Amino acid sequence: MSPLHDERLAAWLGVALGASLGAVFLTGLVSHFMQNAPAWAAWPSRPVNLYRVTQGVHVIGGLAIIPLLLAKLWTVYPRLFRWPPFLGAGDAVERAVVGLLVPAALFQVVTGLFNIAYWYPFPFFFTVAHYWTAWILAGAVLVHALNQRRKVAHAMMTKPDDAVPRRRFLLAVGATSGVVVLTTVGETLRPLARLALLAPRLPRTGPQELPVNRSAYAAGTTALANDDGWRLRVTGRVARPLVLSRADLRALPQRTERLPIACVEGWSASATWTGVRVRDLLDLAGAAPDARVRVESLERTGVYRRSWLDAPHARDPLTLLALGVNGAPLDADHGAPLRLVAPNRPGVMQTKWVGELVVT
Ligand SMILES: Nc1nc2c(c(=O)[nH]1)N[C@H]1C(S)=C(S)[C@@H](COP(=O)(O)O)O[C@H]1N2
Ligand SMILES: [Mo]
Repeated sequence: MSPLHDERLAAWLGVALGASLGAVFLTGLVSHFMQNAPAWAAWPSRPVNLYRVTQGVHVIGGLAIIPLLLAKLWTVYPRLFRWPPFLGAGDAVERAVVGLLVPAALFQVVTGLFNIAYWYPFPFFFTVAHYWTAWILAGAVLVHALNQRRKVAHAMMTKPDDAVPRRRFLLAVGATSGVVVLTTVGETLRPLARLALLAPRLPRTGPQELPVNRSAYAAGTTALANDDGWRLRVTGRVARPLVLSRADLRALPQRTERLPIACVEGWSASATWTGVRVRDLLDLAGAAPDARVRVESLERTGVYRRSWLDAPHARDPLTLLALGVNGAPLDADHGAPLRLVAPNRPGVMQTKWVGELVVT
């Protein structure tokens, strides 16, 4: 039998896995709550780059877990097929928990990978399945860790007779995770972009040096960029509904801010946006200071055709409806004639091709 099917190795890998799964679980929860904020808790709009960091940890951390997970499975797999399958009731529970944990962890890794590769071969909606499986996995990991805590402490304390093969194996696993991080983190850390061989998106590709997830062609909004009939409407619970043309928007105070697009898929890129503060428009329309705003795109279909601005984001002076980026008018693919860009916010909520703000 290989010296790698060993309790000490399983313990060390288990601790590393537990810690990294914890980090990925918490950052995943952050992303979930940013996108599905409960009525009683709006997410803050600062620090500007917070979501960029949490989602980078989530996606790149998730990728770095893969070598750990495979190594752990390799170390313990003879035990998975042990006979008899369990000894006594407590052991049966532990085996059931492991039976849940292993497929749940593999499911999270595989669906996450498919998602960042923009490949949706599964019959369910990615975010819903990934979110609920995360809770199952977190519960199973917690119970497993509690069940194993004595064994792990003992295994980590005892000195093995020959530690060399195990130490080499751990080093190789750690190095593999390190290589995964180094070859992907450039999708969000621009100085490392040249190393990002495994990253699905790079920060400087696409029109106006900014990546595109959904193009104007795919969204059916190409014609809007040159449509003189386009207007921005501000409607809902306002004292003065507004209908504004491009010229009307340009006549309002213009702001230029450097803000990132931080996609849920882990890539992010900063750009210099120019446009009108959402706050100024809300004041002009006479909206309440604590108003929530629904941002409606002119895209007809698509899951991300609308988003919500909670009060912190709606009132933040950095939250813009941008007409231009990096010194030029917006490209159709970046949401021309008008797109939302706000600090500390998932990319899916930076709505492009905006036609209406509905104040609620
Ligand atoms: N209307 C609309 N807006 C949208 C999307 C969309 O599909 N439809 N995609 C979002 C996603 S997932 C991201 S990451 C950002 C990307 O902005 P960019 O294409 O300008 O980089 O736009 C967001 N805005
Ligand atoms: Mo995105």
